[in-house]
Amino acid sequence: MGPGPLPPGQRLAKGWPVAHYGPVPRFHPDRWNLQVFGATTTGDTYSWTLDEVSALPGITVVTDLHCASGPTSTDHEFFGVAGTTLLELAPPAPQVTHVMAWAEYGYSANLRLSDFTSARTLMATHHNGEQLTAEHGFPLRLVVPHLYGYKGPKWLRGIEYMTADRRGFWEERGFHNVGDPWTNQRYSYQEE
Ligand SMILES: Nc1nc2c(c(=O)[nH]1)N[C@H]1C(S)=C(S)[C@@H](COP(=O)(O)O)O[C@H]1N2
Ligand SMILES: [Mo]
Repeated sequence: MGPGPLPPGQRLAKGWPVAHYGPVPRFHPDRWNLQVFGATTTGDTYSWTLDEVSALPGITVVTDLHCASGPTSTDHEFFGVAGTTLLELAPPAPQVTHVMAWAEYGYSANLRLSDFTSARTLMATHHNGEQLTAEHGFPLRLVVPHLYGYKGPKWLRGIEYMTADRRGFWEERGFHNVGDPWTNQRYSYQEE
């Protein structure tokens, strides 16, 4: 099977390139958790160990990954926990409009709540049937299939519920606040 159409300005990558800022973090199983914090209904912070995350119901999503610097890698099968599942377990206050997805070392990406709860958005533990590799985000990475790659933090550690939008790591450094590859929302100067 050949690839489907690519978003405007994208080129087909060879294989699955690795792209990120900074070093690959080491995984510390005793210290690792996934937290949901910020504007939850109760104000409480929720926390899961990796075993607890792995025990949650999972979904499988097949998608391409579009890096905003140009390469698109195709046909990734991700398995993990849907954004909607996390929302049911940790309900947001009614005023929540956006989330910040936080990774190790302070990498972050802001999303509209509707991007996070889109049916195909997931926190992946597996790729093509195998545990994620370290350089691709082990033990957990966010995958938002309908947005550019920078909207999907590898080494995901937290979801912050926000009652107003705030820019994440690349969004503060010249990349588009929304990041829809199909309408070429690549750079912040393209924002209205
Ligand atoms: N923690 C973290 N996650 C990150 C990044 C990063 O710099 N740090 N880069 C993003 C970008 S720009 C892209 S294109 C994808 C690349 O994912 P890949 O290396 O699995 O291809 O990871 C995203 N997730
Ligand atoms: Mo990227």
